[in-house]
Amino acid sequence: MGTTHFFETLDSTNTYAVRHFDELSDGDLIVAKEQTAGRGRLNRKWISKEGNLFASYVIKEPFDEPFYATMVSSLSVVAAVKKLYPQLEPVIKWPNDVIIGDKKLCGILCEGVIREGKLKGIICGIGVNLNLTEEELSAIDQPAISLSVATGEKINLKNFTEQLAIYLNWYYITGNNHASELYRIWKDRNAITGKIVNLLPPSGEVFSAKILDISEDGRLIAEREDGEILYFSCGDVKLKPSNNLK
Ligand code: BT5
Repeated sequence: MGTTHFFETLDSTNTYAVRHFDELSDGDLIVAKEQTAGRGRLNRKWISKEGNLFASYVIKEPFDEPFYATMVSSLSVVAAVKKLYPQLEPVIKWPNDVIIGDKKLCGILCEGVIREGKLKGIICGIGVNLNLTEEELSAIDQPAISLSVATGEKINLKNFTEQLAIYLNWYYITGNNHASELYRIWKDRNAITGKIVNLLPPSGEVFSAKILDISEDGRLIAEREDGEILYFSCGDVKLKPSNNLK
């Protein structure tokens, strides 16, 4: 489908893709060997050292439901990891992480491109830890893992990027043609439904809740200990150590 554009260094592949959106084609993938200003949600930083994957996938036919872009991205990372390393069991942690065990392997940042008040496209930013060392991972302020630590092998960026691009195109097409099928597959790969977790809403205090379901528009449906049912379209989930995530 699209073309993969490789760069040595960018501030952020997302920033580049948003800036150059009009010149890019549907399905293009922007990849940088390193980022000098890698971003997470809410202005958080993404550790972007050379040897890891920093990519932005360009969607020019945005889904009716923007959360589908995050689904396409996380499913593609899971599929690429499983294709190359079948012994690993990556799963999706709402809203935008891929984890192995309870450790973050990948973060996703999808950003809309608006022109004249209309959503023209979505940039799917994907960061995957390919070769971060144990020492580098331990400097991150939440449990994190890389494919090299998980497998004991050095991970090749080009191989991983090739696989990722194949799955991104595949799931993008699936999402556009069979949206409910994409949602079904995504839910199946998702780690938190049915689990009791600590939920951190965008504003407010952390609390313990059981995850009942995730709706097709990406909203988390959670039951608080007092029985109240709450819906969240963003926030963070902290897994409890007692959860078996397999
Ligand atoms: C994310 O945000 O997880 C989205 C990360 C998206 C990064 C990609 S790289 C390509 C593209 N270009 C960009 O500039 N961004 C995208 P969030 O859920 O807010 O998580 C951020 C948090 O993850 C940080 O506050 C740290 O706790 C943690 N973190 C930072 N770097 C990490 C890393 N390399 N591995 C694991 N966790 C990390």
